[in-house]
Amino acid sequence: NVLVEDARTGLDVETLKKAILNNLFYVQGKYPEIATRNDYYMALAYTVRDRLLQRWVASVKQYLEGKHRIVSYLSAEYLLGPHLGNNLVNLGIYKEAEQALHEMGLNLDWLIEKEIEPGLGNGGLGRLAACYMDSLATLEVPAIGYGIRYQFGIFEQDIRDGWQVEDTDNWLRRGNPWEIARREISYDIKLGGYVQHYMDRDGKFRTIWTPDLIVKGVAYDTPIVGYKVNTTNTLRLWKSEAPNSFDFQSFNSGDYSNAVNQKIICENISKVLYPNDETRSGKVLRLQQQYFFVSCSLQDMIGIHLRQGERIEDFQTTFAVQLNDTHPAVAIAEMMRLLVDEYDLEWVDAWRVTTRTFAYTNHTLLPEALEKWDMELFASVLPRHLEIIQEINRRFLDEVTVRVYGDQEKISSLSIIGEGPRRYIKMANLACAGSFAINGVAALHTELLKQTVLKDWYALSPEKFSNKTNGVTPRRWMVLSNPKLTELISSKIGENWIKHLDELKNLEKFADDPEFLQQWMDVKLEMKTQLAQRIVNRTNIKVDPESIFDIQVKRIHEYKRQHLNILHVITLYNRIKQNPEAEIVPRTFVFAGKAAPGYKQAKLIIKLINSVGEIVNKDPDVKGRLKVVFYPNYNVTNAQKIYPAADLSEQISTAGKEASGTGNMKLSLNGALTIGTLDGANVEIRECVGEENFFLFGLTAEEVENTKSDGYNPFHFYENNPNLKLALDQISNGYFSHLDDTIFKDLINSLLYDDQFMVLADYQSYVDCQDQVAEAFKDKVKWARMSILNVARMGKFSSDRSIREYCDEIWKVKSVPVTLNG
Ligand code: 26R
Repeated sequence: NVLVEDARTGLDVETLKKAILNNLFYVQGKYPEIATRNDYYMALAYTVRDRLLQRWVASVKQYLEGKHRIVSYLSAEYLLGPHLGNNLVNLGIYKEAEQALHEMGLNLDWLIEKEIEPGLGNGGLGRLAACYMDSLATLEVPAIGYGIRYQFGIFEQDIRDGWQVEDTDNWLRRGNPWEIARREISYDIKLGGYVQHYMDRDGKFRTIWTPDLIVKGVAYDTPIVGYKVNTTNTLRLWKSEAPNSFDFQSFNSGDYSNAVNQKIICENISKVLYPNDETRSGKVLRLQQQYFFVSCSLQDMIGIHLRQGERIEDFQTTFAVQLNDTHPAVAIAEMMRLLVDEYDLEWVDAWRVTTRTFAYTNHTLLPEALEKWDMELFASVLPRHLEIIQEINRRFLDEVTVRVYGDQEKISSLSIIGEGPRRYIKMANLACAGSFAINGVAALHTELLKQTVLKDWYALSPEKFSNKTNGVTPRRWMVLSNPKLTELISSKIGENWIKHLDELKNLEKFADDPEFLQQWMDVKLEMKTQLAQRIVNRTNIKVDPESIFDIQVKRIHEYKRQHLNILHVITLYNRIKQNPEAEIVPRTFVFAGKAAPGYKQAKLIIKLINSVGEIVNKDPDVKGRLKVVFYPNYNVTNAQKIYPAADLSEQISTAGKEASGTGNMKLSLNGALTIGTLDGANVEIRECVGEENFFLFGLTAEEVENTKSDGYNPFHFYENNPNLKLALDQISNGYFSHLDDTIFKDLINSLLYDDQFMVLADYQSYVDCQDQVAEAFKDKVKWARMSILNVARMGKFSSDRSIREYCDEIWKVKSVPVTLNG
């Protein structure tokens, strides 16, 4: 039995103090007089880990003892953010740790800031996986998250001369106290080579796959503890290594440098996260990464299942496997290979298990983000899986042909293999064919999936489709990042809302309470003042905490339209230049986000933001009323500091392009009002908070499509709108770039002659809407009232609600409370 609250792992201040000193000595080998800040961070981290370990061991034990269906979340990305503060919150010992350190003459915030965050994701999809792991544990659902332990996560961004420069993210350089390497849990993964078929003595067809490379995947486990529950689930990330035997063989044959090379090739597989977001790369290494972690994970799950004494045919009773986009979709072919080639199941029996195991979440409608693999490239990495996919496709199309009565267009749209100058594999189709459930991530997104990219799939099996609107964890995104607001809310409605976010509803009755309104405004102002300090430290730009904090933070992409925002900045600037006395409500525009290193246009948008900022920020006519800030290296750590300070949340993507968005939810929960299009989850946010508390503008998804098919002419908007024309002319003639009229040429040409994302079509509507924002902000109390109502009505957007829906409607899993025996 697992003991708690003993001398080593008690949760009170005194025991914590002793434990920290103990770990300082026995883990770091230091005593207080010579300990560095990092030594203390490590000592505290190990102190917290000791407390997690009890709950973790108890959870695993309990899961293995009974018969429970376990959720297995397969994701190539987990954008976890720093662990220390979050674990203190979830263990319910934040205050105690603060006090213990205080009594030791130390400051908790300092130590928390010492942690280098694991940035093992690009953006929304990776962060969603992290929020879901938090909610699964909080809801006491048995779950394992599987992924890749990248040695280098998402690159660090610096801004030099206004341009993005990338630096590698060596997040493991000071060690990682939150993971435990499980050297004994490892699997061999084959890559490349060739396949042979033969008939054995019993007349059974056999397959031998002879690879040209074998790599070993080693498990690294991180505990994920739920909020104020014992449940502590496992995030299992795989690291690639050379198999033990490998270098030895080469060394014996005298080829030492080849042995070293082989080792490097193997380790390369989990070396680095691909920094592409919604832009396809199609690289061999990326496919190897996907297969590597999927195969390790499935072998691991099968092992767990069989050790329970179960039959392989019943695999789906032990695991429900969720595919986070198509990145792990090769799992469907790998499952078939394992069942047919390794466990001797008949094809139809294997297919039955497979199609009862997997469910697929789609996260994007952008055609350039739909994964396709060139067939020859695929065959060179996974020759056996190509055969399997061809067989899946053959049987599937046989069935389909009858159902669509030979409609060739439908057949080729449903085919897993695409034909063209070169043949290719459509991963979304593989995922759909092999899954029992398919979902989008917001109501509008799911509708569009059914009407467009997956239309023929929907016609074939409508019962597989459902919507699961995204959510975010209130633990990290409220309790941890905005303790002042959390305390204020709890002082009125108690603390239940942290686990039952719908209870924020109870705030509505305080929306007209003058004292509460004042406290609400005080908290916001304090958070803005703190962010202002960080901004001046990081960028040297002084901003006014009384101004509107107008915030757009997310990956830089043309569809997200950071350039529409900057056109508004230029428009306000021109109003001042044309009439220096013009009434302008002071604003601070904060931008942050990374551009994929190979995405030229996105990098140019960053340069444009900085160039406009340089002129606007120092023009004496502006008198400090407008400030433009590009806050470098947007990540979870920085996001936690930015959201609480936001007045206005920019959610201005071209309607129909943003699948859901989750930053929109985090900003709104922290009291920002939204200016946005009817896109992704914005639609549902507006429904919840009320249209009177939401600044809506722009074309609808339907209007965007109609405008396109009617022949959209962006140049027409340029010619007919003098303010728009002026802004675009200034950008092109070098007004913001020391008279260099060449740098922004590509950006301007794309807007004037192509404008895929309808920036010019939405410009006037956006500017008009921003004028309403400014007008509303003038009445501080009214704004605060809107902000309170907005927060009160955001309960739906907890990831707890999302996870409950997945559990009930897709995975069919129940919670398993974990008990500790003290
Ligand atoms: C194929 C590869 C290059 C690739 C494509 C797309 C790699 C990564 C992506 C990122 C996509 C899948 C993504 O992050 N989508 C985002 O998912 C969020 C969580 O559901 C949504 O909120 C967000 O709208 C969507 O853009």
